[in-house]
Amino acid sequence: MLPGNVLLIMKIQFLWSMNNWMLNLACVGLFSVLQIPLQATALKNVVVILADDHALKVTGAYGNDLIRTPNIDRLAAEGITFDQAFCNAPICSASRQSMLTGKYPHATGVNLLFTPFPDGPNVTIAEHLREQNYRTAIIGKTHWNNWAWSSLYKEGAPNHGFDTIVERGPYSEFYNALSPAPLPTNQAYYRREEIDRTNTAEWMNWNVLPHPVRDADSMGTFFANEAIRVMEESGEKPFFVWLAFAEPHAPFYFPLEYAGKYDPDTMPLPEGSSEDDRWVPAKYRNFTDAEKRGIIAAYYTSTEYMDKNIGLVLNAIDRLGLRENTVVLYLSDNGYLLYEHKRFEKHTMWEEAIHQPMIVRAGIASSSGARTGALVEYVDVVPTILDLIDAPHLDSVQGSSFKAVLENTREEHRDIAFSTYLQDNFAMVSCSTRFCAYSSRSVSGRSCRFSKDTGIAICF
Ligand SMILES: [Ca+2]
Repeated sequence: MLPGNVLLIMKIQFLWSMNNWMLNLACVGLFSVLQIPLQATALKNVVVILADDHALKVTGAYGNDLIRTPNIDRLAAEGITFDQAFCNAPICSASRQSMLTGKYPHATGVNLLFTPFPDGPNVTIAEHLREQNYRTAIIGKTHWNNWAWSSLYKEGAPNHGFDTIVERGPYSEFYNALSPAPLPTNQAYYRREEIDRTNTAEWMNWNVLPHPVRDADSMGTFFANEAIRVMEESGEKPFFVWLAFAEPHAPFYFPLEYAGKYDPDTMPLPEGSSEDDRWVPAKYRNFTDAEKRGIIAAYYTSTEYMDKNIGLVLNAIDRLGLRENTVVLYLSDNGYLLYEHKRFEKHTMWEEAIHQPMIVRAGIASSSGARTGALVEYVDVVPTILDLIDAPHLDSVQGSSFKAVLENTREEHRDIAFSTYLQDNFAMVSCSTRFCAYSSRSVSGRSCRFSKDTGIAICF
């Protein structure tokens, strides 16, 4: 829990340092008319589908006509889409462990990419639900970084409340046991062991090459099938499945069948500004336009591949007759800059790195395809899940439930969203009924005063 005086200081800083760079976050008109839920069956199971570095804007449900994400779009059509959801850290580990606990990154103790996830002071939603007789599974990427404290875990690494943990190791065993047919020789492949990592464009797959694997044998498909297996095996026992795909994280993985899906020449390419030139990391300078567009095409392709795997899971939920009593959430641990501000990364407080996709399908109740402009943070996810399935409150949680937004008994949720990175980078977002304003101290280090009434900013 953050000390009250720290929160007060943060709010004061927010009020006097608001920056108008991101006024295009306008909330005007985002509040849609939500349908009042008529949930007949009690919600019991939970499936959280978590992408890795999925930028909100590369989703059909968020208005992108070029990307093909029919399964995420289907979830949006059947649930409620949040237009103002923010992660609490623009980096994998910190955001993920914050989400699992419902605590801010400083409170979990995980602020950086390789910070291990401390077991003792943190209670995850999985630990909490296991006490409620849930079967709990985490499939895919955990980023707990237990290896960094390996000497402390001689008796075994903590499982953070998960009965089933399926990371890359089981996939490697699965893959090594295969006897796949030879791959076509008229196709070039992205072979990690042959990539020159000092060539950033090549490492990021600007050539838009498939990995040397078929879809059925690929990692994302394996993880989707493992999640389905847990659901099938759970029987009458309620389950909590945290399915964390590795896509569309660099270097933009996709299997053979996805080769040629997107033409780099048709990819949108942000221009950035001369102001950005001062802050662009060296490795992103001097890309050719062909390399930039190729990287974006590879990102789109990886996203479509992930979407296909999401469809496997949604179809299985229907096939198993679990749709009415299962909460499904779609989230990404952080966002991504696809050459906005002339870079390909997160690790910043630019809006694109922290403004997140969030879609919630609460059984059949929310089958409205509605949207909401309610401001929410990812620390709100855990308390909302617990609220929806009528589980006991978890005392250590710092977020708050937005169930009332899902039920259309409230249009707004919180006044400020807060995200941090390193020791001195933070961003806050505040939405009124007229617009959202974005405040940041990072990249340029500038401080701005901003008037919500006049829209005038004075930067120093
Ligand atoms: Ca990530």
